Amino acid sequence: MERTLCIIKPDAVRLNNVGNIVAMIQAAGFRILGMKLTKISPEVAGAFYEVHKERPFYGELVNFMSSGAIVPIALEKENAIADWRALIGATDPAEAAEGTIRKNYATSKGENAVHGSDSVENGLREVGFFFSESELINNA
Ligand code: FUP
Repeated sequence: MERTLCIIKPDAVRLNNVGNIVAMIQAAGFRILGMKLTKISPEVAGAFYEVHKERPFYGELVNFMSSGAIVPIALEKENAIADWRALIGATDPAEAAEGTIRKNYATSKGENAVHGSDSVENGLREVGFFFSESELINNA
């Protein structure tokens, strides 16, 4: 079993797509271990995306991610990292495959509806960024 962190980003929350995205998550067989509606400060968003600190889009990314409510969701599944990245699609929705979450719901490359962890190690770290172990429910 692997864990990955989904974040439904402020654009998708503003467009009322939380339910649609959760339906796609469940239809694809991911187990939801934790889910919350929250809003993060620029400082917290900056810490989450620290790995991108030197990238030209960092400031915009931090502003966007702290601009409104987000829904972090801790997901578990066999092969969760690769399967979640396949379900969300390419970073730029213009390049995302048909049937992916970003193809359906992303606004632009910068405002692209959902986050996904990029490795097993980062999946565990990022789930831990938003959830304590006692907040994660395993109904299996
Ligand atoms: P992804 O893993 O698909 O979310 O993409 P990255 O980790 O490369 O980028 C993280 C976030 O930075 C993206 F979701 C959106 C933002 N970004 C931009 O705004 N412009 C870019 O050119 C690349 C990423």
